Amino acid sequence: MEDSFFSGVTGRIPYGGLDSVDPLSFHVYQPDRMVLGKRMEDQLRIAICLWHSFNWPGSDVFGAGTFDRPWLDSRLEPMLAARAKLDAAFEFISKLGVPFFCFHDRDIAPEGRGFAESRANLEAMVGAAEEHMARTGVKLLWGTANLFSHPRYAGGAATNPDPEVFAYAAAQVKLMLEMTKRLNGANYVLWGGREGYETLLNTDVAREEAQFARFLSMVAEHKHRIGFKGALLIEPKPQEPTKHQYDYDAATVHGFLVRHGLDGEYRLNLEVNHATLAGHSFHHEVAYAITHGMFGSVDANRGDYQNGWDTDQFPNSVDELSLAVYEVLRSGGFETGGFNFDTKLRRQSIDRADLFHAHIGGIDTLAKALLVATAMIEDGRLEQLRAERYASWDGELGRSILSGDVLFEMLAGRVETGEIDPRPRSGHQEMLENIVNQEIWSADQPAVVEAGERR
Ligand code: XLS
Ligand code: NI
Ligand code: NI
Repeated sequence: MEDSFFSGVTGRIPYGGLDSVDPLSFHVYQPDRMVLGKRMEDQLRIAICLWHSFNWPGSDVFGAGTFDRPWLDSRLEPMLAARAKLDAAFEFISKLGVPFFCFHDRDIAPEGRGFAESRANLEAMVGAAEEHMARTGVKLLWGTANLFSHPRYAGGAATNPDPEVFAYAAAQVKLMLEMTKRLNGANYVLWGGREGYETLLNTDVAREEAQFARFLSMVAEHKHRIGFKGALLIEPKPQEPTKHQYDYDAATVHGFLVRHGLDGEYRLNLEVNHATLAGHSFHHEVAYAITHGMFGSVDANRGDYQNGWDTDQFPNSVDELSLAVYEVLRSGGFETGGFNFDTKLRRQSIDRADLFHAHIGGIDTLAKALLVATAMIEDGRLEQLRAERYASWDGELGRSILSGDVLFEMLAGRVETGEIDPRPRSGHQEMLENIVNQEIWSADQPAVVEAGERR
């Protein structure tokens, strides 16, 4: 295999500005630009995922892979192929110039003939990743274990009717948690995989809930035992691959964690397309998680509103993402999380450069959304109008209700005398939407804010 897989792209993708006609340049993303007191790179914390971008051949249920991914050829010696894949991935990440990557155990190391061989493969490849990270400065945003591809997991991992499958999943997560710690990962993610059901006719939902809770407790316990300092994140998704996934959405996962006393141990990794599959806007999911102290990280992508599966397309809507980034910025920005590109090329995007075009577009969209959201915050009108809308709750009546000192009878008395007689007030939705559009449309990008200066 070639020394340089992406030799068609020479050097690091530059910032070209809005007028650049070079498709291999960023139009908005400037890593060093200061935005709300932080470098743009540190606000967005962008990561490349190794699964869709390097470990997926471009197959679908009707056809074989279309992509040029020579390391996926099954005739190759698996560890040689794994090294070629990792070399190409790090070449890509360095040329794109983003700070993080994410991977499942099986993305970087092939499954062996038994657990011991799988472990040896993973340890060797984590060693290779360590070298690439030291050489390039790229860091690990999160690691995760693939508990859904192998046939043993067809009936779920922790929620499997067979406790031996639970045990196998435990061994796999234990190892991958340790590998994530070794690589200094900022987070560890658990996406539900096949934790759900196909039919209630063969499913004991109560047992599966108890098993799942047990598993998540054991993960948290092991995290503390080994001293992993990153955050544990659960990634909600409502369906696919199973008909019904237990981690349906942010609120469902939050309820589950609270039920089992685990809400202090886990936060959420929210994916845009999973939100839309659950019938929510993405910013709803973000706002819910933030409100409940559960916000962790984001899988950036988008779905297709005309179909009902996880198309994982690259994000391209500033309008939609600005609203989500606004929620993130209002809460003070990412702590351990970032924007991970859990995104798939379309099957016909077969040129090597297409992977660059896709990521450049997605990153520019996020960068622009960051600037728009910053403008929304600096402008201040939205926040002020929201505060005014609730202002009476800080008055005598509002405070007395919330203090718990007032009973229904006392309120009813004041209503009956006519002392209290509310008049409907406008929610001004269209006016607020106009303010957002004004920020999106403003030709000038928002003023650069210097480090440390927060307006
Ligand atoms: C699948 C999920 C998956 C997780 C990692 O829909 O998005 O890619 O992010 O296991
Ligand atoms: Ni995801
Ligand atoms: Ni997904």
